[in-house]
Amino acid sequence: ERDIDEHEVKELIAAELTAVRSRSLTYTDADDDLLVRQHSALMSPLVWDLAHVGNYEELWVLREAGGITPLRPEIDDLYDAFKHPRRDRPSLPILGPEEARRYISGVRGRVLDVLDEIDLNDPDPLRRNGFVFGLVIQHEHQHDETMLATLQLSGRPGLVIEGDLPPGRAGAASGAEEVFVPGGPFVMGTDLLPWAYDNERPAHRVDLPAYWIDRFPVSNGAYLAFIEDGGYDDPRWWSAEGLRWRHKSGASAPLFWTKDGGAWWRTRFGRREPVPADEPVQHVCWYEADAYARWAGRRLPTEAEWEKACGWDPVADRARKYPWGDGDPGPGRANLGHRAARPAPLGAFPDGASAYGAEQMIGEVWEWTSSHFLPYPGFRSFPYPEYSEVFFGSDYRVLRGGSWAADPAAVRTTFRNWDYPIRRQIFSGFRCARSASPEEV
Ligand code: AVJ
Ligand code: FE
Repeated sequence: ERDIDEHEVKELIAAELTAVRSRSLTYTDADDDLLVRQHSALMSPLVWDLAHVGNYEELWVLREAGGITPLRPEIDDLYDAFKHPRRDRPSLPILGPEEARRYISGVRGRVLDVLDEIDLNDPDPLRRNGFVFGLVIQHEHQHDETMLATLQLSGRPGLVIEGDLPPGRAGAASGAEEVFVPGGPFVMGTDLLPWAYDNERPAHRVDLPAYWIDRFPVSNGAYLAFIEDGGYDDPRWWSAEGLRWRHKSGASAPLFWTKDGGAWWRTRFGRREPVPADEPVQHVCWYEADAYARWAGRRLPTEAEWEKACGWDPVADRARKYPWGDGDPGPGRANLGHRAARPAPLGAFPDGASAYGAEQMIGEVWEWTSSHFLPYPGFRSFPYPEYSEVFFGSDYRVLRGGSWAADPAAVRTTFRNWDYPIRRQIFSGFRCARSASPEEV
């Protein structure tokens, strides 16, 4: 392994730390009442997330990597996500908004001192290549996305940023375009990316039969056709569990959609607007994605199919960090980082296409796959079992790709997200796939 340029990497880490903190502070720049209130039993009060990211930083950077004496050991228990479920968090004696801001900024000051002194070529895996900084940066971005979902649930206006998304391409939203992925092996996961999580490791060969996968995520327009065709009421399209969810929830459209005067509307950060037909559908749960796919004569892709279509380069015979290659996303390749508060229209990023021609795999919406969240062969938990290992099993489904609200620091071909199949307050959508028939291979 080549030793890295310490100075350059430290500058990059410092810039990422500043960027993610400014994001967290923007999302929590609100009245105390909004920050301490619980907007949904599914979510923490925003002020919990805020202090939790600081406590996580204290735990990992200051105590574990830096060997620094605990600053506030008495609050560890309050911010341990495993000790208190989200619905109980408002009744805990957690720090108030002002105190939380003071606490996380105190931690951050010492984190920068540790960064100054740390040897990034140290063989200790927490320090090497600044892994522990990657850990806290990605952690905070993931909580920022969670906070954004909380803010969307709260109905608070003001977060709609009308960014300059490129226009879509005519016809892209029809749902008719698929790309072909020939059968054969590819390398799934990574041994190389220094900030990859334990669940993305190790790299391993997976041999897949040929399949087709949608060029684009499923659009609102295509999803509307499923609704208008009576898809929610037709048991043929639903799994047994999906049907149970459907009856219990009473859902008949994606979350935040309403029908009024014959037209469909969505509420986006407190603002009602017509559902745009040419954007990827979002706020659907796994059961809805699964039912739509059956209605469309398709199925959800497995996680391996999703990853091969996204990142495998069959000519170079290697995996790319992103669909287009290893270069940074940039504004012309993907809709990431909350640049606008919505998914871009389909066809907006032809330059972000994968080697097989699939588009908008990175950014837009987290895409449900048919796969349960399971360890790769040879998995080793690092640095702690509560990041990934305790979630392995059949309770969760994997989502891939990253949404418009995900930050580039926490998005790549190999990145794995997971959630319960009933969840739809997250920025989730999907695309469909189908196995190639013998004549097509
Ligand atoms: C990977 C998004 C499912 O939010 O529960 C945050 C990320 N882990 N704090 C989550 C995470 C610990 C995790 N997800
Ligand atoms: Fe966390």
